[in-house]
Amino acid sequence: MITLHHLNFSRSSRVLWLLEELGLKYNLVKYERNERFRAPPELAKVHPLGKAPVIQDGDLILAESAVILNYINAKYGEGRLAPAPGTREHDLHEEWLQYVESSAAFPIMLKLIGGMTGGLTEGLDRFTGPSISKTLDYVAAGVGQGPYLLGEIFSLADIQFSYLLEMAAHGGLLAKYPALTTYLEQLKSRPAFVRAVEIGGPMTPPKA
Ligand SMILES: N[C@@H](CCC(=O)N[C@@H](CS)C(=O)NCC(=O)O)C(=O)O
Repeated sequence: MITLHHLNFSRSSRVLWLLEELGLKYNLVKYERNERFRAPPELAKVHPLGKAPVIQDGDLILAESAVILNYINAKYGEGRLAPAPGTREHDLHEEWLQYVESSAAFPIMLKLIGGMTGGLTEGLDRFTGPSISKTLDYVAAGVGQGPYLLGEIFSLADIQFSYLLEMAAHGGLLAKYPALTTYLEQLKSRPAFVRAVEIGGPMTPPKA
């Protein structure tokens, strides 16, 4: 059975949501962020990076949320939350799935972490501003009429985007993006998402 190492207010909410979405049985080990919003040292005993999410399945230990989502969906979800491998749709879905952490997260998280740690320098602010606009414009165009990234088909890419968009909303970055706000609300209204929040808490901390 899968064990999910879950940190409060973190990307491991994605994995918890997927486990609930697929109706799987799992063990949950919870960790609490410290006063500097960092993971506690116990998490580094599970994986050297000491970050969440991490899963254990038998003797396999995996970090990186996109990899974990793909692994669980393929091994325990009959692949039903992604287009079939070998198809064009599969590659386009994979592009969205990987884009979230590989590119989209960087300027958004830089801006938000900057805000949490005393503010960005003027130079960094000039860098992140256009990058965030380009990122959010791109995702909004991708979602189009929605309700999901793949139209009517809910997929792993939606789960992967949820944390980043929730963080963006928390930082006030979605104000000019009503379509992304609607998309995020659609995601958060799924019963499995609601269950995941009941079990593991919200993705973002209460506003200061
Ligand atoms: N790219 C990784 C990022 C993992 C990551 O940065 N996790 C954060 C939580 S959202 C973490 O554990 N931070 C605690 C710390 O660095 O102390 C993924 O998608 O899984």
